Amino acid sequence: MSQRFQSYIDGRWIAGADSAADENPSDLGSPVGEYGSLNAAQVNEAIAAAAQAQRAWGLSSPQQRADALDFVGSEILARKEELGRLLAQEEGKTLPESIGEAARAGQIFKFFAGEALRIPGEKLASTRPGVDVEITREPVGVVGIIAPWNFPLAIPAWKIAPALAYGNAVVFKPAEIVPGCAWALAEILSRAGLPAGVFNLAIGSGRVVGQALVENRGIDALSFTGSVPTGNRLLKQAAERGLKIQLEMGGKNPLVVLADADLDKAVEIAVNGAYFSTGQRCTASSRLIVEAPVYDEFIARTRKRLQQIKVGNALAQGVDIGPVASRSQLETDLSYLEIARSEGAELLHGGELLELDTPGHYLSPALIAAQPQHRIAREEVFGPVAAVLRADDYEHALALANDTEFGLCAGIATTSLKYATHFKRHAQAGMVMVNLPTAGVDPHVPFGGRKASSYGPREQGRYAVEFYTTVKTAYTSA
Ligand code: TXE
Repeated sequence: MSQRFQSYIDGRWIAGADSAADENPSDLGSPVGEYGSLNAAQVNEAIAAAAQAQRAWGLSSPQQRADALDFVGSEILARKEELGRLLAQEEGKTLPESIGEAARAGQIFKFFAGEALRIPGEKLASTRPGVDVEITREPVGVVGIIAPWNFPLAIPAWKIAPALAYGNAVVFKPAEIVPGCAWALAEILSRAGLPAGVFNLAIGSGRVVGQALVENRGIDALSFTGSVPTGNRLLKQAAERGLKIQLEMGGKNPLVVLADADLDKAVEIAVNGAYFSTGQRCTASSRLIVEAPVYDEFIARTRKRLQQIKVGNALAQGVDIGPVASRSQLETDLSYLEIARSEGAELLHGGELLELDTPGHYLSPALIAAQPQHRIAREEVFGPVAAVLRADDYEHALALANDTEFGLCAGIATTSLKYATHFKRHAQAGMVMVNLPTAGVDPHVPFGGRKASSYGPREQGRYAVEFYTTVKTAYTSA
């Protein structure tokens, strides 16, 4: 019998109503398991349990919270191969990438175990004689977490770990197509010594479970990663009721390749950033902006490199790129290839559906020569699809890089200190990479973007304290 991935409310496992298959995008005949969805009443029950449990948890000793998070981090790290295998089966990332993501999730829990013991505060002299001023950080309360499918262990980790470290209770809603990873994480959290109700997992649809999280006034803050339309809808609803909200959304991240770059290195950075993890990273380099003198040579070398890339079953050895995560994402990818063609962009490589030993959503990496106004050069596809643009010179390349509604990450390949320094300063993005792929960030430093990519305080590292706490200023006269 296949495994059923359950929700977790107030310390109890809840099967959920209907039954849906948890698909394996590398092998559509062999689902990973099945799951049931919660209804709105059950989500409201989870929120009520969280609100009840948070009162004591918010006053618990930092050591208790540190120990719980350290336990979770240690177990994830000890089981990273097994958890990585589940992730690879469910999301379609290659096994090495999946194991890497599991390890990262473990490290994030370890990092915030330490942060639980280092909650910052300040003490200042008042402007009034004989008065002290203390600035302390307190938990926000109950945090709703809505996560996407593309990093089904790491993104939940970087939201759940700080939420718990700073004394909040959590109701976590994973994306529909990755209930297995969410369940595995919840199963570890259920044994970490957290009081019942402090952590809750609510599996189900965005329409029911996600909506309940934004509508129920028991939720004090909402952290979301996903698409721009959903994020913007949540932002409006949050504004109407004064809900603290943080959004991480799309990207159309530029990688500028200058004529002075080490071209082989630039090609490697471009291929890694654009196509690894099947291009399903919000930081993927989906716009390659190449300076005219090396444009033809860059394309020739990139095509040659793409011919060596192996697309295949996420669990198979030697595979560079796994399948697209779901049928609907594959349909989106194919529709953008069609849009590109119809607008006159030129397909230089790939973009073909592949039939392999196991039936799956396999798409060969697509490289498309585009003009800046083409939709393929402006809209997030979220697949193994990159547009390449020609730039006259550095100034033109920088202008093209910034000519986007998004602002998550921007990269440059160059050997020039002058241009690298200028680009770091002038790229309109939350993160900048010099001679590195736009995708691939460290877990202990802030993550997030500008413009339409993000809203609210940064995630990860010490900067996470901003969203997951609220500040209190206390005045004392002796
Ligand atoms: O996103 P959704 P999807 C982008 C990417 C991708 C597209 C669609 O372009 O092709 O989004 O992905 C929940 N109220 N990114 O469909 O729908 C949903 O259940 C409350 C980029 O997965 O935004 C899931 O848990 N919640 C991004 C989460 O929102 C709702 C990463 C995200 O789903 C809801 C992922 C509602 N009305 C997708 N509707 C990145 N750049 O990192 C849905 N949800």
